[in-house]
Amino acid sequence: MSKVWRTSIDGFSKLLRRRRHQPAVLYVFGLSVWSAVPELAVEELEYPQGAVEKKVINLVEGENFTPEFLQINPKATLPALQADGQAFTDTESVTHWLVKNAPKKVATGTPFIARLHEDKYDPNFPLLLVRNEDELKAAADGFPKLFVQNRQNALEKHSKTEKAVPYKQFYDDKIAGNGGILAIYNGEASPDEFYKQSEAHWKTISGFILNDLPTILPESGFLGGTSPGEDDFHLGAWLARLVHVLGGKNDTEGYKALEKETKQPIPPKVVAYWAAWTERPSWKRVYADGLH
Ligand SMILES: N[C@@H](CCC(=O)N[C@@H](CS)C(=O)NCC(=O)O)C(=O)O
Ligand SMILES: *[C@@H]1O[C@H](CO)[C@@H](O)[C@H](O)[C@H]1NC(C)=O
Repeated sequence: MSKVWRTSIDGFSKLLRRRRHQPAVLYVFGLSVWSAVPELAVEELEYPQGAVEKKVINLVEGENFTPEFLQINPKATLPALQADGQAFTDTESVTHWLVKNAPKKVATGTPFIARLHEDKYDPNFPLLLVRNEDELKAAADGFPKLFVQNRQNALEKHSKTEKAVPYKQFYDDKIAGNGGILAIYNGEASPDEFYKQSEAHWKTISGFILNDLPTILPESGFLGGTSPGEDDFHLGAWLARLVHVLGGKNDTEGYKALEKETKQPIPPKVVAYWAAWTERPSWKRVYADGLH
């Protein structure tokens, strides 16, 4: 074979190799509940070092509201994933891609995932909700107000830039929605409706833990069998957030914090499920700095 041919064939196969090994880019943030879902998946699924590159988008600083990030995910949420020349912009599709393309095969997801992602079980709302004057004061003096204020500042700032023009509707809606909570924290809007929504939210979540999870969970192990499957990545992260909000820790006893809201003992299947997760190396790595 001529030298010229050899060189161009070598060059071409190198190019193919590079394409194949191009890392998937996973956008996450350390305090984000839904980011923990693909993070648990990456740990469990035995991806080789460097196959999934993580990029941090600081939600507390409102970095998700830059026009640059909106170009990647027009919903401005985490997690997001760029892989195979495509963008995946919600937890379910991001995690599904990771499960489908992983070296280790695990049980694929069921309709349980969509159910857990229904608004009525939103694990983010408990960070911000308030049910009475005391909780309102605590939120207004603490992290919730700081978070909501930072978001508002970021939205106002980025929405005024030239690159923001195509996202005007997004910014207008977010500024109104986030601004509504800020106004309650600042005492500029009546909290009554918010109190009611907040009350209902914890009731729904408590009911799900006490009544629904025991009908869904196995006696031991995971929804996916002896090791976690796709459903479990979602449920593990969801539970971790609720335990965290109620002051529980990343250890076997953490689940007890849920009783502050359920006002009843946590069902044995939920206790066993929590224990199954907390002993896994993946869990210890994702929650090394505490639950979130
Ligand atoms: N249903 C969406 C929810 C994602 C979501 O709310 N992510 C949070 C972090 S856990 C977020 O990015 N929030 C930023 C925002 O809403 O501004 C999904 O599953 O992808
Ligand atoms: C739990 O989080 C603490 C930090 O809050 C850390 O020191 C500890 O190693 C973590 N434990 C586990 C099991 O991840």
